[in-house]
Amino acid sequence: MVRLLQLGALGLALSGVSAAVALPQTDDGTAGKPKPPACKGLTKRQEWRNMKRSDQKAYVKAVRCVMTSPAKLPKLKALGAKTRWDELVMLHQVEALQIHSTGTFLPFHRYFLHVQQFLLGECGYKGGLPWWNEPLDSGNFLSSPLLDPVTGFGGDGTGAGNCVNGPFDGLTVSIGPGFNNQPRCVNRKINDFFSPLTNQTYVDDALSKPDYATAWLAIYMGPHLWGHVALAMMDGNSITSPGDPLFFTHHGFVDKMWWDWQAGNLPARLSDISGPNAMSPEIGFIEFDGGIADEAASQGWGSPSPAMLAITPDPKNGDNGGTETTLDHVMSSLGIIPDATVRDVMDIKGGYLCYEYV
Ligand SMILES: *[C@@H]1O[C@H](CO)[C@@H](O)[C@H](O)[C@H]1NC(C)=O
Ligand SMILES: [Cu+2]
Repeated sequence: MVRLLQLGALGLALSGVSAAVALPQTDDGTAGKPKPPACKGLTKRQEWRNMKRSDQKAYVKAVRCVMTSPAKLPKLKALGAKTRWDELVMLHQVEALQIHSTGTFLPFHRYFLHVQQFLLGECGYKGGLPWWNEPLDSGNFLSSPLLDPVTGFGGDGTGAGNCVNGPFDGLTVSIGPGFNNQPRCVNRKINDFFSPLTNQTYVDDALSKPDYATAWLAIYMGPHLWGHVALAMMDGNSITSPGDPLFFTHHGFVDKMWWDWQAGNLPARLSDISGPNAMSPEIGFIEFDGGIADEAASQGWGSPSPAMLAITPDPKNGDNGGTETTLDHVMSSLGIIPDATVRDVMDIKGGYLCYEYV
């Protein structure tokens, strides 16, 4: 908690990021903007094992299609994106230092799943995204149906590169690890020593929090973090873990936790947002000690290149110059889909988004 309080006091943006780009505050989320259309025909996000086998297959087929479709955006291609999937991973990479350890963590990752849904749509997928009910498998990820090589996402990685078997075997991701871009297989290393920390006790603890300020932290530092640690997706690297499609089922679980928390008191929680809008370099990722420079070295991230910094959005865009995340905070997908505000994604049935967890 002490470190978090420091965040507010220092109010620092990542110096390199904010120095490189001073974007105008183009969009406050409401002014002059038509209200989003009413939501009709909610997309159902089902837990993976409750999906019909034909729907699971359609999902995997679409993910494989995105992973093998050529990149489209010149500025992302110039930075090393080879496929449409690489563009998605690069989005998470370029913005990594402003979407973690900040109040935008949950809204951004909700938006990020929406970006994934859009890309799957380009490949003809019309169904809802799957999510993973991790408490069902806590302590036993290794035997989860989601890790089945035939009916899941492939199992524990093997060999020197921890490459997975199953439907994503043989595919290449060119973004990461960290801020380096080296082509590698979809990889992960399951660790059932840590997976118990995604269990229902920790989910319930997060859902019991009285406000966003405490809820996002309990989710971020709780089941979200330990799920990542237990899966060690893409070299266990926080910056580019979305290279592994399993990332999106984990983050479906994370997003559902936020929604379940919101649903506990919608009138208040559809507009409850807070938290710093940028990491302080002196603090870095709150789950590690040492500040960004130390973490870059000890976690093997490297640093964003000048070219990456040049396309990195201002982490304070929309926050009226302040250091707190607001509803008008602008989230960018670097051109994959239009920017959105935090306000746009607060309600999963609000019109900009139109889905439910079943
Ligand atoms: C979750 O794991 C903790 C140990 O880390 C344990 O004390 C608790 O009983 C577990 N809860 C459930 C519901 O299994
Ligand atoms: Cu992330």
